[in-house]
Amino acid sequence: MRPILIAGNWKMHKTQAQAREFLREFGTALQSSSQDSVPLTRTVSERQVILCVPYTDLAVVVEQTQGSGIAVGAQNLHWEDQGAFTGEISGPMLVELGVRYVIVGHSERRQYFGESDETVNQRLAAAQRHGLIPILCVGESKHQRDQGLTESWILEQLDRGLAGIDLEHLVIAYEPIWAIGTGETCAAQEANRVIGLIRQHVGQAHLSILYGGSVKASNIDEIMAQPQIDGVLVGGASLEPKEFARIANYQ
Ligand code: G2H
Repeated sequence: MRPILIAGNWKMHKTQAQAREFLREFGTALQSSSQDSVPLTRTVSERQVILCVPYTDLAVVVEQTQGSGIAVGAQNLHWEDQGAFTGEISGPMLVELGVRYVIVGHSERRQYFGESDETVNQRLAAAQRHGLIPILCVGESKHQRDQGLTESWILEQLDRGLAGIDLEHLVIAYEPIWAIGTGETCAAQEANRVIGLIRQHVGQAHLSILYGGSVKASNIDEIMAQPQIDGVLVGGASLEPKEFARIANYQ
């Protein structure tokens, strides 16, 4: 049985004060949007809710979610443990804060910050070296999809990104770039097909593979009804507590 992961990716949103406000409302919303009004701890222990927040919010979110069952993730890490890398954050720094997950290779990092499959691979190794569970993001652009290159591109991202990586302690997220923040969702059946392909290629039957790209409360049921999809990575809709609670409590 593969674990179900409902991960929010706040991207560059929310100050500490806004994070506190979110958590207050999210706790209440989680309980009230759960059909049988189970307590917060039970609701989230049946499926793992993860909040991947900006570095500056990590300590606050870890502290405020203690005992709730919600796990905290970062959105990136450097591959070295320390050194002259201005502006970067390392694995030991995240571990010390109580972080458990870390997103690696999000398409926005690849697109705006020049991250390659090679640096993604180094970051994955660093995360695992320190006991963090990396969430590796892969996905094709609109152009690649139109050219019929979806499969070959994703398999190449996987081969390069996962070289030498422990497949036991890893989560993969399939995020078609053309469906990110655009409101255009990849059809659930198509996401299921690509995720099935990823699973087959990686060859790990029990690996959790998530879908990401314009996930909302209105489409979560259809997405989670797909047999290959083990959870979601949610951007915009994770910023609003009631909406994200509805996603976390999908039926
Ligand atoms: C994809 C996703 C979260 P959104 O980046 O990783 O963002 O849900 O806003 O499309």
